Amino acid sequence: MHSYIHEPDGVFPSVCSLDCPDQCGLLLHKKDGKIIKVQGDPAHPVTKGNICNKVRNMTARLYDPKRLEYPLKRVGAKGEGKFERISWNEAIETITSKWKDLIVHNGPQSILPYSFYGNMGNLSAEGMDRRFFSRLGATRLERSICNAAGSTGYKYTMGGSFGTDPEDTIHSKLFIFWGINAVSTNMHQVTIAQQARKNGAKIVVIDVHKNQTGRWADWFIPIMPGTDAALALGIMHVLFAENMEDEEFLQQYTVGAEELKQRVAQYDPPTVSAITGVPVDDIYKLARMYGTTSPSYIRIGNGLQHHDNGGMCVRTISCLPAVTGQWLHKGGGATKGNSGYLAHNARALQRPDLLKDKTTRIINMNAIGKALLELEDPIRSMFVYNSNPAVIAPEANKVRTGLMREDLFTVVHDLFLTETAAFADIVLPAAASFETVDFYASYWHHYMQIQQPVVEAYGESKSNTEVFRLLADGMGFDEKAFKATDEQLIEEALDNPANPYLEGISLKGLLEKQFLKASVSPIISVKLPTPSGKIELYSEQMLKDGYDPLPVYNPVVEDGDLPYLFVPAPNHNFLNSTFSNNARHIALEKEPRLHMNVVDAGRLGIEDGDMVRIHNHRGECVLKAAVGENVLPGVLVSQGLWADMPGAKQLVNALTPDRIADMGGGATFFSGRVDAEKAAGPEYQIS
Ligand SMILES: Nc1nc2c(c(=O)[nH]1)N[C@H]1C(S)=C(S)[C@@H](COP(=O)(O)OP(=O)(O)OC[C@H]3O[C@@H](n4cnc5c(=O)[nH]c(N)nc54)[C@H](O)[C@@H]3O)O[C@H]1N2
Ligand SMILES: Nc1nc2c(c(=O)[nH]1)N[C@H]1C(S)=C(S)[C@@H](COP(=O)(O)OP(=O)(O)OC[C@H]3O[C@@H](n4cnc5c(=O)[nH]c(N)nc54)[C@H](O)[C@@H]3O)O[C@H]1N2
Ligand code: SF4
Ligand SMILES: [Mo]
Repeated sequence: MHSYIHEPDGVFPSVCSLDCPDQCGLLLHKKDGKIIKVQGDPAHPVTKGNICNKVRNMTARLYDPKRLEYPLKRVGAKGEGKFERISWNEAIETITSKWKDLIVHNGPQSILPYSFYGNMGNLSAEGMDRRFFSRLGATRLERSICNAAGSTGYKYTMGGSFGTDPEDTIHSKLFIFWGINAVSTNMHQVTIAQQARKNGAKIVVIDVHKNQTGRWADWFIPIMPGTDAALALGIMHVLFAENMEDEEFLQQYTVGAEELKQRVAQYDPPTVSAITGVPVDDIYKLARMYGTTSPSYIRIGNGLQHHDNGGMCVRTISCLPAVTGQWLHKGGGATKGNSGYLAHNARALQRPDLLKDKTTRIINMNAIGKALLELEDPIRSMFVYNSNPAVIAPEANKVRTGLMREDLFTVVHDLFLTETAAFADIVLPAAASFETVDFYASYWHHYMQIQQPVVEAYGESKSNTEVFRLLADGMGFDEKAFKATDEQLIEEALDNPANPYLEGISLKGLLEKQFLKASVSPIISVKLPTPSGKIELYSEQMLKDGYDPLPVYNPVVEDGDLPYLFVPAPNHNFLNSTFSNNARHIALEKEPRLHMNVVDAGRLGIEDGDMVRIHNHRGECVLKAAVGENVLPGVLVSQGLWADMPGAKQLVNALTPDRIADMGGGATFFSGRVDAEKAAGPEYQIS
């Protein structure tokens, strides 16, 4: 395959590898063999040359003096972060001999991979690694930390991750950004909405925090965390009560409209207002606006589904466009995720058959702390890549106690010595996405993109696929599956007759064109992949799976009786914990703030700028108060997954629950309760 490595100067096409829906097309400017500038590719049909702050500053990350160059082995105590350089041979030999020993004495299930989408490339995130761990017979990881609850809920209604083509939303007249901080997390949807606004579209934001997205809205609706399903049911109540539903659409394209109508009868605006904190008049106003504006588009975020009831919440909201027949209007409908359109052949790429007939246990990544500490048949080795669990996983203190276990052999493959890597026995340097081959599919827009290596891998770093080929070799796995080149892996993955939308997308085409669009027709014109083939307002399948077959509001689980719900959301200049180790990004964010309502602050004697200690039985954290009206009383919001800094207690996940959400094994980051008090001593000052 072509590579740009040997061209020292020029401008080369690329794609952003970060876990962000926008998946921007990029141009990399190269001089003397180094990337000197990262720019948006103006030719990309959706992202059109605009990229975020974070990636404009990517060269600082690529050539950060802290970037890992060599494999390392631990020489200090666990967690102390003292390492010594070793060769790749020694690293692979150490890992594989340890694993061979574990397999003999404890079985392959004593080994656990832990990974997420630090690199969204399909080969990097779910390629050779999956082949390797299946062949090994390792414990499997349920990768459910991000959107699992919501996508499962959405699937019950719509059959899969199929929503509105964002390019069509330029025609929309009403945008509801619901539980999404789109200005920071989906900037190109904001750009499209902004253009539509010039043609008269209105922008509504429903959130627990009036952040940058709320401030941009025409109408911001604050809501109590975890109560969005009730609001959606209240809107449907008004739509039916005032005959704003689209009878014809409901007849032809849905099942269960009559049952839904009966269900929502109990969710009258006063009832819903008492649950959600949204005034009765606003519920009427929103329902009437939604019921009389077409096309209307709902962008369903991730925030509202990081709750105990997140699956049912998204399931409920996703019924709204059907009630008013929005799926028939170009630009109408909703998007939770759109990954269904670009689904590749996962079986061919990941080869689950390499597991043969062995059954292996599955561990939910959201309960990794518990898994490391409490399993009767313990995890004795963990291989971490594309993820930083010491910071991003809930119940962080449990996670870190687990990582401290002397008998846990931990390997971390990353670009940096992350907080997790500090606990490792062996650290492996990872190549950056611009240094590797991969193919990328957005979970929002409909374009597949290709990455060809633009620069040589930094130092001795290696890509994920290379590392797993080396490990397979070290383990003596001689199947052809481990000899496949990256190009072969892409070809195998793109050969997916089961997905008609992928027709015409090939490696050759991607190499020629850089981005190719899924052949999308309006989702409603095809038979939906639900059991009935229609939009399921009533779902027999849900009943079978033990859920209410109709949309319903279930309150979040009682998380003790502490007074505040704590919502530690992402921030603008980091991507999860990525960039939290970069001086420029830290300077842009300044410091972690705790948003609180003036009423709560008054009661606690806290003023804007004071340090506040928040705590519960899981842990504590000290953040600087931002006092105002941006959150409702009883709600505390922070932004950003901050890196460990000496003397600072800013690990928000020390407080978050590892309970599992109602659907998909999802996370419940935002359903935890805390208490708060003014922090005294200077030991809490963050410099
Ligand atoms: N800049 C930046 N971009 C990112 C990321 C990042 O860290 N930084 N992370 C990437 C990843 S992995 C993901 S999954 C996405 C996430 O991006 P989003 O989909 O925007 O999800 P969150 O940022 O988790 O939460 C969105 C909003 O939900 C609100 N919220 C919390 N609970 C509730 C609730 O009960 N109801 C309502 N209505 N709102 C609620 C929060 O206040 C927040 O403003 O962004 C991606 N893009
Ligand atoms: N409190 C709270 N916690 C959260 C969330 C929240 O909103 N609030 N959001 C949750 C969500 S939605 C998500 S998706 C998770 C994200 O959690 P993670 O996926 O762990 O995200 P990052 O912190 O970005 O860590 C990704 C790591 O992958 C590394 N990496 C990048 N590219 C490569 C590569 O090619 N190879 C290898 N080996 N490594 C690579 C990066 O350097 C980085 O250290 O966090 C979750 N945690
Ligand atoms: S992080 Fe998102 S917005 Fe920024 S360049 Fe990457 S895909 Fe684009
Ligand atoms: Mo995520």
